[in-house]
Amino acid sequence: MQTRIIMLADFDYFFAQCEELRNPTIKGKPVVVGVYSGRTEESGAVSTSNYIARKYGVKSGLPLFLAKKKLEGLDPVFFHVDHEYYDQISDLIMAIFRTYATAIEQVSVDEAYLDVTEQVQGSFEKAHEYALKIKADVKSQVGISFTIGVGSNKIIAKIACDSQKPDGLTIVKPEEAQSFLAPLAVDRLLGVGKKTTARMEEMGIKTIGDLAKYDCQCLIEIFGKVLGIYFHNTANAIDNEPVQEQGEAESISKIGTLKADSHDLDYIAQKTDELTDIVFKEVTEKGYGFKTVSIYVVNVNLTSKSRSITLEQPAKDKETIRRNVRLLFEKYLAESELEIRRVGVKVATFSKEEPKQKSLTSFFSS
Ligand code: TTP
Ligand code: CA
Repeated sequence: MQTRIIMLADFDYFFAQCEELRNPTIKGKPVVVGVYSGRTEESGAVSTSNYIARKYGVKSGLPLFLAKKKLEGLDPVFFHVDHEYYDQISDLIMAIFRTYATAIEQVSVDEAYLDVTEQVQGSFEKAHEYALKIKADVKSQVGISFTIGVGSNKIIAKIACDSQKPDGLTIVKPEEAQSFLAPLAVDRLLGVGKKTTARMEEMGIKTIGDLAKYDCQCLIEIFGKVLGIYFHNTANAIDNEPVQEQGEAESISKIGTLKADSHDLDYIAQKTDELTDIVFKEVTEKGYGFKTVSIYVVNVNLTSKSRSITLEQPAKDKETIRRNVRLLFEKYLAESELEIRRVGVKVATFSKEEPKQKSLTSFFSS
């Protein structure tokens, strides 16, 4: 297979940057975007903040009253989240990305992979110029800055992107990939949370390099087949996942609140099985197959996350949804210590006649 050139673009402090864009006078001040829970006027959590606010320890998930305290006297500006506006800005940028890549895969409102192998003729030198061009174009057309990571697969692009933010550009050539990953802490890999990190430390694994050298069979025995193989491959910079356009799908989702906040897979699965039944009924009524299965999580501190799996073949059966939802939760719970309050199940169905995939926000409202 020809060496691929994959970029991950991740918009800088996205919701807060959108607010700066439409309120230019606030630039230079600490900016906080919050999710207000509605219990009292002040209650809620920080969704995101600009880098000025972050210097004072104001980060995603922090209760808003603490954010106010930390920023006292610094003339901070607070906003309520406005998903509709952020989606619009995101759509504009994604449309520009499409003109620069053979395929793009939007992973969230502010992240997308671009396969630019053809456009740069497989050259990492050209990829550098190309990335700068895309950044400049988006900055002049939309006014938003973002960070790009470049590598020969999605995993390297992602870690490269995370290594230098904001407004960063990090390129990791294939021959540098192993040595780039090796010294990093294992928790930089998606799916390695606090518990897994602690478990790996007991096994003498601290860095991605340690994990890469660890016997794959032992990893399988300890973490199960799926996670064991995943850990082995990613640590060795192996990832053949394609950059997959998600544009022609329509999504069906259902979200619900747990009776009690929980971090227990079996307890959560009871609820997600109920949601799966409802989603599956709708899928069957429409008669489509589905290609992606996603979960949505609202933690007790009101932060939210979603995770997806793309299936190799479109599926039509309920068991595939259940199994993948469970797998996604298993990975998510290993990553996050927080108890969960609300959960969602989503499948993206296959239908060329249907309008393009609904935005992330539609996921929240079902
Ligand atoms: P991120 O890309 O994680 O963060 P960011 O864009 O704010 O900052 P960075 O410069 O580090 O990339 O998340 C994208 C958006 O998702 C973010 O602007 C707000 C929202 N978000 C939440 O609502 N809750 C969260 O816990 C996080 C991490 C993000
Ligand atoms: Ca971001």
